[in-house]
Amino acid sequence: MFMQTSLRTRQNPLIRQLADCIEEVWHNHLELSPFSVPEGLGYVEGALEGEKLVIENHCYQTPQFRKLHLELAQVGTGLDILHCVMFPNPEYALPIFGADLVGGRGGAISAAVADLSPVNADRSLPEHYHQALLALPDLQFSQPRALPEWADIFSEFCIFVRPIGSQEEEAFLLRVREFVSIHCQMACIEAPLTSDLAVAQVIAGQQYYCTKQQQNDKTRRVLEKSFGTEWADRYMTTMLFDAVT
Ligand code: BLA
Repeated sequence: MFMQTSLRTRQNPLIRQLADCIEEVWHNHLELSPFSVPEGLGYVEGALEGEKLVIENHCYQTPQFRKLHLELAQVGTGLDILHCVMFPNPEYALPIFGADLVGGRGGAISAAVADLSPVNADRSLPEHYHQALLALPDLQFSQPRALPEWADIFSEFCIFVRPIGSQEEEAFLLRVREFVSIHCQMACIEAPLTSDLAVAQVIAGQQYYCTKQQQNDKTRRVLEKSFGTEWADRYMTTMLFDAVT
């Protein structure tokens, strides 16, 4: 517990604030139960090619979410990472919330990503999500970033920016709070699916999402440098983006 608290306090302030914010919204809206992380993957340290990588995972589950995953990581002394995914239980036709924040310890955030990603067959968001997200105020960032090719999983509401200055950092933080709050509220009133076919479609949608995320070479490379190819692959497929089968 001491180690976990200390990694967060040593991270980039925006990462720390986002981690606190996500956990606060989860605690406010959801009934969290413990989730057991695969053997040996709760807290990990590696330093194969020199740069030390420290990872700590916080995981929970609820009736609507098979896995709520918040990961904090620190590469060497320079790079901090926050990764978060809320995987719905496949009995609920809910989108997947995901966020990634990558930045220097004291300095700027180079990548801030957040989305509620559709997983249904036509890859559109449920109408009530669409309406709620449309009602949010428009955001302008001075340095939007272009999504890579694998990223066709994201919705039209996806934010991918390099936030410049405290105002843009605040705006990103608030938008994530809005995404997660809307998502938790919608999830709590969602009725479970009753047909096997509909559940199978959700499973297929989650599998597609995971397959695409596993193609993120930037993530893979960071993990490979400290833990090797095999470990990185196992981590990406069992811990970061484990599809239901
Ligand atoms: C980008 N992710 C990145 C980058 C790094 C990582 C180093 C490049 C940063 C930059 O271009 O400025 C690294 N991310 C990690 C590592 C972990 C991690 C090591 O989570 C975990 C240990 N990624 C996600 C999720 C989303 C996501 C949930 O894990 C979105 C919902 C998106 N990350 C994402 C995208 C990029 C990125 C879209 C940009 C990739 C690119 O430009 O090619």
